[in-house]
Amino acid sequence: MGTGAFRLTDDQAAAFAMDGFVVVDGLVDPALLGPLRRCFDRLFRGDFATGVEPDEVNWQEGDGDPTLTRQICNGWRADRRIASTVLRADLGEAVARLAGWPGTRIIQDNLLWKPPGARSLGFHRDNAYLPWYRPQEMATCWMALDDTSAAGGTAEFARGSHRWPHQDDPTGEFHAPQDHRATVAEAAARHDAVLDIVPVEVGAGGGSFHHGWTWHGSGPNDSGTDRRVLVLHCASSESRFHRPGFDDGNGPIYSRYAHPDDDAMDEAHFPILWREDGYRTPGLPEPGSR
Ligand SMILES: O=C(O)CCC(=O)C(=O)O
Repeated sequence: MGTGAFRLTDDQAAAFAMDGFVVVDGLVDPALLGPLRRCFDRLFRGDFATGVEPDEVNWQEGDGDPTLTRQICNGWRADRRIASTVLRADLGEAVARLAGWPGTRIIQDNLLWKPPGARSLGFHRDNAYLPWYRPQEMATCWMALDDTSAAGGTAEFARGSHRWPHQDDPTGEFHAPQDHRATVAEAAARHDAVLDIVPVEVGAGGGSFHHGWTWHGSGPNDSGTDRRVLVLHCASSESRFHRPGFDDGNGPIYSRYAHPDDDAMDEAHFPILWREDGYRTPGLPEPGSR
């Protein structure tokens, strides 16, 4: 993309419906790739510009295991430049259209940095972690900040797996399992499904969208280059907290934002990026602002 907005095509929407994911170009303005990579440097050394700590800080310079994929969730609370990318209205509109929602709110961003030699992320389904809100649905925009390759441990999707049954999914380790595909292989065998794994190989600034029930994960980085991605995980603008699920999945982390007396998901914490009636949470940063 230049500085223009991302516009989903009908063919991309059809591929997403069929496969449970779609690989695209032009998600991030090339002029912002360098500045966004510098945000990763700052956040992974604990420099949180707004003074607000991200919700999950799973790796920090100095004490993080060098063989693990570095991960921070909800870096947007800590850094305005990250916020101005993951809170984009055009991405919210694309995700809403793919998911069939009237609008989109952010649930979580994810900064993932897999340096050369870092280990895998196990295959999983995002929706399985979300018993704490309803509808229990997520759809995701995955934005590469570096060129990606199969050898470099890019994300992999199991084609069509969003249509496999949801019950009795095997669970496994997320960080660095020995065989990152073991869970999806077991699920495919259980459902008598063909396992067709597709790596997301794109230039920096490209990426993908995926459905919340699509099995995905990634292998080790056996290349000589870094693999950084900025991930936007969304829910429907109409979603509400679901208290019976607060203790499961990642409910213990995100249910802290619930009001004591109602199930509304406060827009201060889960802002609405785009809604079909033109509404967007007031005051969100616009692309390229800092
Ligand atoms: O980038 C990866 O390796 C996996 C990312 C992921 O799990 C996601 O975007 O939902």
